[in-house]
Amino acid sequence: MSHATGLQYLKKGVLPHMWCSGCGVGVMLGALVRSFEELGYERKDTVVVTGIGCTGKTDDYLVTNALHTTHGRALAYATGIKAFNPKLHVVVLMGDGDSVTIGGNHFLHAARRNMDLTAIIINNFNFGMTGGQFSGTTPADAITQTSIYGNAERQLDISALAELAGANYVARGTPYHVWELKTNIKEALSKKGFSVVEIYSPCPTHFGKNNKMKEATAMLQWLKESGLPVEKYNSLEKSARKGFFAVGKLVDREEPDFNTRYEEIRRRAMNLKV
Ligand SMILES: Cc1ncc(C[n+]2csc(CCOP(=O)(O)OP(=O)(O)O)c2C)c(N)n1
Ligand code: SF4
Repeated sequence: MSHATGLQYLKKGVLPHMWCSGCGVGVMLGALVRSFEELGYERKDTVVVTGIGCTGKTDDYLVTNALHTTHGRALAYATGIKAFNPKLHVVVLMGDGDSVTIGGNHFLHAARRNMDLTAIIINNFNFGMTGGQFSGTTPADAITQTSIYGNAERQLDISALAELAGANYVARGTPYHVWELKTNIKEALSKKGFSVVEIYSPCPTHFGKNNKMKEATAMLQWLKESGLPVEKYNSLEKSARKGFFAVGKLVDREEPDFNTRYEEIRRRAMNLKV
């Protein structure tokens, strides 16, 4: 039995990649291109939109259509692309800084509109590329380059935010659970409406080093021990969930996406049959 490699979506001669050893971004890219292959995506129909940062460098490796945008604004560009040509598969790759810190406003409204986009978010709990400053998803009390005695702010839960704001599909994965991650990415790509795959991802160079997980293996060990399958996580009493997080599909609903709603309203305005 042969397995998808996804190589047809990668530029030739660009490997080895730029990410640090043990970083989760390359694992995400591998799962994404394998998902493209298994879903039979054509390069010409696929657009990958990136923000800025280590995660944002992913488009350098791809031969799909790609658009490298500005920090925090990737979803705004992707919205425009999808509104202009709804037939395209539009995938947005962002860090936690891009998606919910500087880009929080765009994230809320892309989810609320239920734009037919797939947002894949590398949540490494800090601004990786600029040296490990705290972001909106840094845990309270964690040490970063800008919170050397502990983070005074509370941590934003990206998946919970996506659910609350109206995303049709939400899943959480990690590079340790890579097989399940690919399954969730494929489900997200296949789903109509706004889909989010949040990936708890190691940044051993900054977040790990500052928080007693300097070795890449220590971060993977943490993901392995703390990430529970969603059914198991939900079966725990709320008080027993501390220190654990759910991995897998969290939300799957069927609200009409923005383009469908827009078309209904356009037809109504023109007195056409909806
Ligand atoms: C408007 C703007 N503000 C700040 C920056 C500087 N900057 C570049 S990358 C980055 C952090 C990226 O962090 P994140 O989105 O979490 O991605 P990661 O590098 O961790 O993958 C920042 C603050 C910028 N390029 N543009
Ligand atoms: S700095 Fe962190 S996020 Fe950036 S490549 Fe290195 S490990 Fe990955």
